[in-house]
Formats: sequence, C-alpha cells, structure tokens
Amino acid sequence: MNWTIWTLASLALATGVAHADVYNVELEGMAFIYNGQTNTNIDLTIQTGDTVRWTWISGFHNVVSGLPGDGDAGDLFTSGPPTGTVGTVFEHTFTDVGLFDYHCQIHASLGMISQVNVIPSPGSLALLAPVGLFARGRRR
Ligand SMILES: [Cu+2]
Repeated sequence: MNWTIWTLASLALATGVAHADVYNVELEGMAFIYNGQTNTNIDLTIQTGDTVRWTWISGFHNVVSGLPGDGDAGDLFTSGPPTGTVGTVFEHTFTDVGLFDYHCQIHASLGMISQVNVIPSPGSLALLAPVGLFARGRRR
C-alpha cells in the first residue's frame, strides 16, 4: 500500500467520517423513555457528533438542558415552552464529551430528569494510527 492511500485514509478519518447516529427518546406520561428505561434510569451513551431526538408521545412537556435550578439550565439546548402537541420533535447534536443532564420543567419535581453520556467518536482518535503508518512507510 503506498503513501497516497494512507494519506487519503488519514484525510478521511481526520475530516470525519463523523459519527452521526440518531438516538430516539420518547416523552410519555411523566417520563423520558429510552430502550425500555425511564428518566434517571436511562443508560444512553452516544458519541460526539451523534444526535438525540426527543418525540412527544403523550403529556405536556419540554426538554431543557441541565438540572432544575441550575444557573445555566437551558443554555446548551431547550425545546422551548412546554407543549402537549403529540408528534412534536426536538433534536440536539452533542459535540462535546461529557455527562449532560436534562429535564422537563413541568415534571422534573416528579422525576422527569435524565442524562446523556457523550464519549469521543472513533474518528477523532483513529487519526493517529494512519499518520504513524504513513510516517513509517515514507522512510523507505
Ligand atoms: Cu414532562
């Protein structure tokens, strides 16, 4: 394999065969629901570049980043005022690594709080391998 191929491979990884998966969380009753889990019991780990899509199934809700009472609640994302319109969809694409809380302002006191764990996408790490191989091949 020649250096051109490695260069192209490196560029492809660097410019991001970025992760862009979508994870669906439903708002139903007084709960966020994902994969059969609800509210703070939801175990949702995604990668940078992935999107969480919240869909209103029933009830009157909104989706606000942070925890109730946080000074910066809603700064990262907010779906706006609560709505009971079934079928409403709100999305947020996570670009930073971290553990992100969010809640519904109507039902947070009843436990409607959850979180998203964001880890680095492989594309942001894989760059190192091809660059190393490229450097080694070039010495020949
Ligand atoms: Cu709610």
